[in-house]
Formats: sequence, structure tokens, C-alpha cells
Amino acid sequence: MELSAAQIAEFDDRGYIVIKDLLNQDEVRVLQDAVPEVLARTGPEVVRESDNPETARLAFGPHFYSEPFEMLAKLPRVLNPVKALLRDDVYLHQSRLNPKPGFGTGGGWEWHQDFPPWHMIDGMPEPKCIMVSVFIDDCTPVTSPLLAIPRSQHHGLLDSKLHEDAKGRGYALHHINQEALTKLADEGGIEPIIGDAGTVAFVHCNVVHGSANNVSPWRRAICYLNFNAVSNACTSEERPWYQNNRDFTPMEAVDDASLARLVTA
Ligand SMILES: O=C(O)CCC(=O)C(=O)O
Repeated sequence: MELSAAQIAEFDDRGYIVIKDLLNQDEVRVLQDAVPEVLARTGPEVVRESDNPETARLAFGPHFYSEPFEMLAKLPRVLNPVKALLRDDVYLHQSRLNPKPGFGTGGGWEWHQDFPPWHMIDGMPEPKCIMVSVFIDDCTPVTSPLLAIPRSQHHGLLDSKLHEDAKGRGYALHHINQEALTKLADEGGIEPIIGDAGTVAFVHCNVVHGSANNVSPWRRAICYLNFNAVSNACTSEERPWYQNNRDFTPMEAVDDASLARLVTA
């Protein structure tokens, strides 16, 4: 799939584009079936909710150890748009699966940009990174969707503060203070990024976003594939493999049917 000039212009202006049904329902099912095994891992790559250790808050690195997520990251439908938007070859800096289970157990995310920890800890020079948000479940107004401030990426790296419970947030989340957030939201508005399972949003890493906790009865899993431009490779080795991938080889696409082929009868 190739993006149109209008889609690229929309991304450059608003900071994100949403493509409905980028994955078909068979592919969605393969990914949904793979979620329990990912979340059952016992290594440090799976971070639990601090107030509810039974519940996984996020699993880093599923593309390393789960074939469906590896194939997802290499689909031409995913890779080609990222390369077009970043105007470069890309590698996968990091992937995360946020399951966001229902009944309030899937916790919220304070308003933040994704770039600060990548820049400050991993040594990513520029915000030339895209968070590809793959909806594994339906993301509706009631399942605590991602909330984003359009055009906020134009403000560059904003002042932010390392969250005092960074470990409980899942990573070194830098949140934005209320005054700055109010100004940005008054100016740009706040939009929910919603769509059925199989929808994919391509989001610039400096777009300010957050989400509430999920009080609906339904799980709202999203897989984030955070692609970096090869020319923008990270310089630090502080964080482990599952947070800061050190293989900067330009990614090659697999056959477009590779994920669908994993359907079991
Ligand atoms: O999945 C969510 O609701 C938000 C996740 C998020 O903002 C993040 O992982 O940086």
C-alpha cells in the first residue's frame, strides 16, 4: 500500500493519520490469539499494573518473541507508509503491546510525548520516529481510546517531568503539566483515535497524547510499533533489548500475506 500525497500532507500537518481496515479480520484474529501467550511471559519485558500485579500493563518487544507480531511489523502495508512518512529507511526501535483490560483494571496514561525517554535515555537524536498504533481490539469512545492533540508535534520537545511513579507507568514517562496541556488543548483540541480492530494509526512521536483507564467491560489492546529512521539511530546502550533495539539494519518487508498465513484452522 502506498500513501497518497494528501495522506502524507495530513500527517505532516496534523501529526497523525488513521487508516481503517489496514488489517483484515483473519489477521486481527491471529494477533488476538497471540496476546495471552505474550502477556503470560514472566520476564522483565512484561510490566504489571502497580496497584494490581495480576494485570499486565504492557509487554515490550512482542515482535522479538511472537511470530504474529514479527510478521505484523514487516508487512509492506505497515513498513511502506512509515518509510514514506519518515522519508528514510527504518528499523524498529521498540514495540509494545498494551492490553488495557476492562473493568477499570487497565490503567490510564498521563498526557505525554513518546520522544523524551527515547531522546534522553536512548540517545535518539531527532524526533524522526513514528508510533504505529495497531488496533488489536475495537477502540471506541467507551474503551479508553488514545486521545491526541492534533498539530502538537509542531511545538517540538515540550517541557515535561519524569513521572514520580515511572516504574508503575511502565517506562520513564515524562508527563506534561496542566498549564501547558490546557494551552495546547485550547489551541488544537483533543481528538479520540478510534476505529475497529484492524485499524492502524501512524502517529508522530511528538504528538501529545494520553488515555483514561478502561472502565468498560471490554479489553482494548493496541500494539505500538515504534519505528525510527535509520539515519537517526540511538547512541546509548543503557536500556535493555526490549526497550532499545540496537539492530539498525533497514527493515525489509515480507510477503503481504505472511500474517494471514498464520491462521490456524
Ligand atoms: O495505550 C494507551 O492507552 C496509551 C499508551 C501510551 O500512550 C504509551 O504507551 O505511550
